[in-house]
Parts: sequence; structure tokens; C-alpha cells
Amino acid sequence: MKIYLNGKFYAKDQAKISVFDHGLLYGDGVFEGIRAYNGKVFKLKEHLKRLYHSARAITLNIPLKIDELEKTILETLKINGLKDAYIRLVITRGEGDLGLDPRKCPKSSVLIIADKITLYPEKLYKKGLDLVTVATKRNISEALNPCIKSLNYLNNIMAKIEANRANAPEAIMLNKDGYVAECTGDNIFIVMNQSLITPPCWAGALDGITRATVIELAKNKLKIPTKEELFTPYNIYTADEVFLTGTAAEVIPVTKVDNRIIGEGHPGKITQKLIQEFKILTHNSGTPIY
Ligand code: PXG
Repeated sequence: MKIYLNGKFYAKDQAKISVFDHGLLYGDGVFEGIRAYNGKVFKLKEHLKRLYHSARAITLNIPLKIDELEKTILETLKINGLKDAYIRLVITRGEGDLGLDPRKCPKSSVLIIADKITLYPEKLYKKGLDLVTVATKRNISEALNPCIKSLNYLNNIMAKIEANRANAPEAIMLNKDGYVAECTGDNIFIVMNQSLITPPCWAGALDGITRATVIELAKNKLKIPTKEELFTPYNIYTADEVFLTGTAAEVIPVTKVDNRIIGEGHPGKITQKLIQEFKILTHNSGTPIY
């Protein structure tokens, strides 16, 4: 495996970053998780746009122009001979001193890891996930806006630890007002009366690329009414269907939450339709690698 790091490719065990890098010392940096399917990178431009916005929000300079970074990602996939891949793109503040002042970091670091992905077992897409609502609240926007895909994931990790302790594969996180925000690495949707509802990003959710893709598919392809609206755990417990979206998880059904059966207890019709449409789209669209 070859890793891109600041302009060069290195073997996996040679790709190293300084212990003085503020990405490590303070979680100061941003990242993206991107997937390639069938020789094409899915929604690459959208991921890059979000990355540059996250960087701008924390005044982090990305030393490559957006089209240069796009080319470098494709090059990383080519050099590794990948057609289906998971791409982890990370920009850190770079090397500085032991104080947190980012002005002490003259040069940010860019790294790209392209690897094979391990999918969730197929049976989970057929059976649905069994989730828990956790006590850890999603970060408030006034402290660290959840729209920023930063290297500071401790809020989500705390929630993930709670899910682990409950033997659940994901955690539903509420915002400080008790409204549903998102999961630790996925957005959430409910289906009520043949329409989709997902929390608005300002309520504490990442502006997920898969979320946007599903909204677009629902509105334009499947003609399913879709709203971005606040809802509470009550609306999850009484929903007809629940599903999650994310680059890693794609579209995955949820059939149990807090030990309560959702809807009929198996993946619903609208969820199944979206899974099918998402599969077609990921297989047929994207930026060609070769
Ligand atoms: N919410 C959070 C907090 C995320 O980190 C999503 C929602 C889904 O967004 P996308 O744009 O992927 O639809 C994420 C994405 C990983 C991994 O390796 C994490 C994510 C994506 C891919 C891989 O844990 N998080």
C-alpha cells in the first residue's frame, strides 16, 4: 500500500507524521471519508467542497488547489490499483510547538490513505440495526459546529463507547434540547406516512453527502415528500421506518431502537427502495479513476 503524504508516496510503514503535529496534539485539522465504486469516485466534488469549507471554518490553509487535490486523490487510487476503495483524506494544522496557537504551525500536512473497505455484513442490511439512544449530547454549534468535519471526534467517540457498552452498532445522539441530531458516523432518517424526515443540519448534524444523495433520490427519483425537521425519540419509536446514511454504512435499515421494535420490525418498503436506488447510483456515477 502506498500512502500520499505532503507531495510524495510512501510505503505504509514509512508514512510518518511528527509527534509535534497539532493534528495529534490538539485534534487540529479536518478530514473526509470518501468511497470509490466500480472504478469511479462517488461524489468526489461534494466531498472536496465540504473539506474546503471545514478548513475555511477553522482558518486552515490547504496547500493544494481543489483541482490539484482531486488529481492527487485519483493518483493515489491509481498507484494502489484500486477500483473499489475507501479513501481517508486528512489535513492537519502541521508541526508546531507545544502551545495550541495555530500560528506556530507554518505548514499544514496533507495525507491520503486509500484502502479496501470492509463492508457491514450483508445480513445487517436485510435484518436492520438495533440501536440505542445515548446520554452523550451532540456538540453544540456555538462550541464546535457539527458541520465542521474536524479531527476532534471525542464527542462522537464518547457516544460510541456508550453504544459499545450496550452492544449496539451505532448510537443515536440528541442535541442539547433533546431533539434527535444524528449518529456517531451516520445521519438518521425516519419515514412517517410515506414521507421522509431528517433533522436539519443546524440541529447538530453533519451535512452528510449520503444524506444529500438520499434527499435528492427521494425528491426527484422516487417522488417521496422529504422534510428537514426537528423530531424527538417519540417520533423514532412511532415511525413506520428508520434508516441511517453514511459513506461507510451507505443506506442501512434500523429495526430496533432502545429495545423497541420499529414499525413492523423489518426493513420497510421505502428504505428498501432507497437502498436499491443508492446502489444503482454508486455503481453508475462518479469521477473516473482510470
Ligand atoms: N455524521 C457524522 C458525524 C459523520 O462523521 C456522517 C454523519 C455521514 O456523512 P457522509 O458524508 O459520509 O454521508 C459522518 C461520516 C469512518 C467513517 O471511517 C466516518 C464517516 C464516513 C466514512 C467513514 O468512521 N463519517
